[in-house]
Amino acid sequence: MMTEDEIKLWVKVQDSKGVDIESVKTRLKAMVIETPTWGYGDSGTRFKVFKQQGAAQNPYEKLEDAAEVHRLTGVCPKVAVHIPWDKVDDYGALRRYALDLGLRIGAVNPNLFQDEDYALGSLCHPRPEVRQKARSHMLECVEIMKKVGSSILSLWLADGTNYPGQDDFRKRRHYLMDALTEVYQVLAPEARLLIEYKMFEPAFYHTDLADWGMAISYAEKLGNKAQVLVDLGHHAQGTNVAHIVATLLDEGKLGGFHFNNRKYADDDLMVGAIAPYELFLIALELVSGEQDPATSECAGRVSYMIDQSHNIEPKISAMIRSVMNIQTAFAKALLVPQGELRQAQAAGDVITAESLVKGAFETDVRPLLALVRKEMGLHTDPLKAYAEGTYIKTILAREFRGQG
Ligand code: RM4
Ligand code: MN
Ligand code: MN
Repeated sequence: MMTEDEIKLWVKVQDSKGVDIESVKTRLKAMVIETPTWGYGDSGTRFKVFKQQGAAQNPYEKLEDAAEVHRLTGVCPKVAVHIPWDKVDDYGALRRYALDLGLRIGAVNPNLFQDEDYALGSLCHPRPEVRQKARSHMLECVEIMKKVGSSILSLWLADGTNYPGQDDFRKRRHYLMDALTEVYQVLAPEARLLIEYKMFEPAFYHTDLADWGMAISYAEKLGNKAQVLVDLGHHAQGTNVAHIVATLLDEGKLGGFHFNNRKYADDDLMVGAIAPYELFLIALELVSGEQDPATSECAGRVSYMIDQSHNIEPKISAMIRSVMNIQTAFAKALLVPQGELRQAQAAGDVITAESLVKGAFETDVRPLLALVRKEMGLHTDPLKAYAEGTYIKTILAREFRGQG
């Protein structure tokens, strides 16, 4: 817990360095981070799902958990849904349930990987009837968007092949382009299609949408409503994701993020848990993109979404922790003295440039975030507030479905 004195001292030190604390606080308060329904339910690896007492069992309970995360953090008013995981008979009722909880439905995620027919792919399947089925599911999701009041269709395509020669790369590209064109045409004018890439898994030889270059080439051909979604767990080891973010921003094609963290593959661990410096450098690209008139429009529309499946973590605490880690990364990025950095860059002063960036990363921003939360009428430590609150008891009273 931060004391009043610690907060005051922090503000004084930053003031003396010329940091505009008011605008930093304003930016942090305006942050919107969307959490995913699937992060509140039970999930596991291909080896085992360890079911947790209290984990949400249906879309309504998932929204209730998301509302608790928003109540404690103040920055998570939106929730992404996954269809059919969140399939309900009445989507209008789901929307109203969310609104009553102070939430809005965010991205609608079609599921093109769990149907029996999709063993060889969905939109890129060699057989026309399976491609048609997948297209129909995408169109169904566009209808659901209208009913739940969503403006984002978020496409992650699991399609790919496992063996050389299994299928024709170029033919599959054309199938995908045709399908996306059909879906794009029925999207509302203010809606966006976010195209998420991933280099591997579940297919192991090739993935039809393997990287940002492939994603942007479809997005370019489709038009303004199509943009690229960057999931932090979907790259090769060592990839410079901040550079990809800068490039997509520069092209006006950065649509959103799936924040999470990984050590090895698509681990879906808590944001910032493994590589906080990488997260900070990504935040720095976003912050400087917002401040540059050439990229500010695109940067201002980027959707910040969390995409995590919590296997061993208590779900709600893990979500709160992730949100806090995103706020930490952004708070630090906002402290980078952009003017001084530009000067050092222009002078070719490598040491100063690196130390300005690293210096901001090394700054303890806990007093700043405590102040921001205080001014938002929140507890200064959301995790502590959750642990000491009554909601945890409410969920523990949920019926336990036992080990499956
Ligand atoms: C994928 C990808 C998608 C998510 C699914 C569950 O790896 O990250 O965004 O919807 O997992
Ligand atoms: Mn994702
Ligand atoms: Mn993923």
